[in-house]
Amino acid sequence: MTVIRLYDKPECPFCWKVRLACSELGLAVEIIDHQAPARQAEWRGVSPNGTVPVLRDDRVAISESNVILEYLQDLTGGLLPGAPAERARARLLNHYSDTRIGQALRQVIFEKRGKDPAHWDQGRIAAGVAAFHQALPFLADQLDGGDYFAGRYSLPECALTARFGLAEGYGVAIPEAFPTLQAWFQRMKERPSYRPTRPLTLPAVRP
Ligand SMILES: N[C@@H](CCC(=O)N[C@@H](CS)C(=O)NCC(=O)O)C(=O)O
Repeated sequence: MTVIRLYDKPECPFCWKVRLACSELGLAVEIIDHQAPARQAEWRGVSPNGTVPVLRDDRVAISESNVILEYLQDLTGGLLPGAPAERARARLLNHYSDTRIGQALRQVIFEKRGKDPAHWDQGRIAAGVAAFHQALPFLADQLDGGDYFAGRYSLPECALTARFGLAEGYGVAIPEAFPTLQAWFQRMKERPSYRPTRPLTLPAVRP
């Protein structure tokens, strides 16, 4: 396997889900801080939209996290289930994580990140938490008490582990009304992929 480089930002949820996927697939990855002055020009050269993550190997440079995940799936076969209906469910939940869950949590994280708590807009935070809670029944239905969202570890595990991990880091817990989601997240945190990929800058993780 060729060397894989990932232009990355630790707290970016799209980056974290790619880091999780690489770890779960056993791929060695060189993580590059896209803001490091010595690497910025090279990152800009492979990121047409000016975003992270960007994965680069000796064949291709890919911006857009979901295209990266599809590429890793094509290389390894390890990120999607086999049956078409389960593959569709995995992709749908990955999209739900990027959109509905992401939009809810963004309100909380952007309000809290780097700000003195005295200056937090509590209304914005409450709206984000409420939107997060409203997005959970669909996930609980989809999990349906199973070990994984689509029959085996796949895209939604990468995507939602990163989102729930960020939520936890910024003080947003999964409510007790969703015990199967709580148990699922606990299992994800106990996997070997979690600790090495989590952002050390998260408020709840900082030493
Ligand atoms: N649709 C893109 C979204 C990526 C994205 O929004 N990345 C943010 C960080 S979370 C970014 O690169 N922002 C510019 C920056 O941080 O310099 C993907 O899935 O890769």
